[in-house]
Amino acid sequence: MSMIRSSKLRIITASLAALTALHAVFPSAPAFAQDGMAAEQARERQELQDMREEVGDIKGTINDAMRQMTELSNQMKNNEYFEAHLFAKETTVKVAGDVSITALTYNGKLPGPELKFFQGDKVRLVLHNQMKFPTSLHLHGMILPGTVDGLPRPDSGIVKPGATYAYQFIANQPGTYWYHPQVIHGDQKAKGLFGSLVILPKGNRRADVPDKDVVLVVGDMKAEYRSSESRQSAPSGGYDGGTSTKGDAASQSLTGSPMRLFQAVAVGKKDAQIFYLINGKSAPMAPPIDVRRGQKVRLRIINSGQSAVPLHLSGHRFEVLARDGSDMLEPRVYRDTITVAPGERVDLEFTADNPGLWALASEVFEQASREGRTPGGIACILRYTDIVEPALQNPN
Ligand SMILES: [Cu+2]
Repeated sequence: MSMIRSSKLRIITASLAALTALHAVFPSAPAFAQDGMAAEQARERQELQDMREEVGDIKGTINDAMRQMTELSNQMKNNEYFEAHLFAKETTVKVAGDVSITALTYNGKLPGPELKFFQGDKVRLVLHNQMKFPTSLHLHGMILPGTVDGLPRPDSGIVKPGATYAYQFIANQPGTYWYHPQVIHGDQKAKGLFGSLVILPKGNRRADVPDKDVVLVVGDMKAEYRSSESRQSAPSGGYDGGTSTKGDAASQSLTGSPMRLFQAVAVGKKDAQIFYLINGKSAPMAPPIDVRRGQKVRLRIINSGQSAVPLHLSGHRFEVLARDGSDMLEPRVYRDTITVAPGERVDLEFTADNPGLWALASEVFEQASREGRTPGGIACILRYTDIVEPALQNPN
């Protein structure tokens, strides 16, 4: 963690210095040759534009770094251990503009916090059970001693209500994993207790590290209707063409409709509904994946749900780097659609080389919609932040 922190800090410091320098060079408006040659003006305009894009890139880098630091803020190095705390508790989470689900969560988030460690890190995961029933933890995909990750027994691995339990291990296999209760508490996983766990390879050379590394947890959640409460109407939404930076603002797809409260269930009665979610949200509430031209983008996709999800990325071909945390043994393949089975993880990588607005969505209509409406379900936007879309600014 300290590695990430210090290197990112260095990037931020360097970027801020670069920003300041650029400001010094370009006070604001171009004060160029008043009656100079048109060609020269054009070239200077182009140079200015290039510098503006560069500033945009730097700002993006800072945003990425800040986000990563926030993610890591609940992970601290304690003696030689990297420690993370998971609080299992019931929480009501908003999954769509007019739908909230009372689910089981880690740290009040759906999915739980993104845990990231480096290969070789000694990790201490401290689980606090703030629920009214016992729970446990499984580190899905990691090969660990039975005493750490084996089936829990009453004297080890079952965490009673109000109790705390520490799981200690060495993160020695790089890859994409996830955590959730053991199979005997599978109903809790279905109700929202899950999160991602990424082990980054040690000694990464810069060339191997993607510019953007995104974890996407897709899946479904069964829920039963409880009640609804009226609330202030909001502007109708749908995809807004990327003008909004907050997923929340774009989420109000139903003008003035009441907020409906649901309760997550493992096994639904007849009237139970299934909500398909990407990082705990139904489109268009799912935040966009922001990229910049030329970036190498890695997507780590985890299926936390009960059905296979065929995901399609439009406008790009991605390389399949790994399945279930392991590098592919066969020659690497390029695809545009990949089916992720329940419990499976797939690591993809592509180059952001086709500016525009693109969809990453399930091919199954039921999964990529909500109650028959689109946008909804497992769908999000891939958005180039350094490109101004003329079509979006000028509808004609
Ligand atoms: Cu699992």
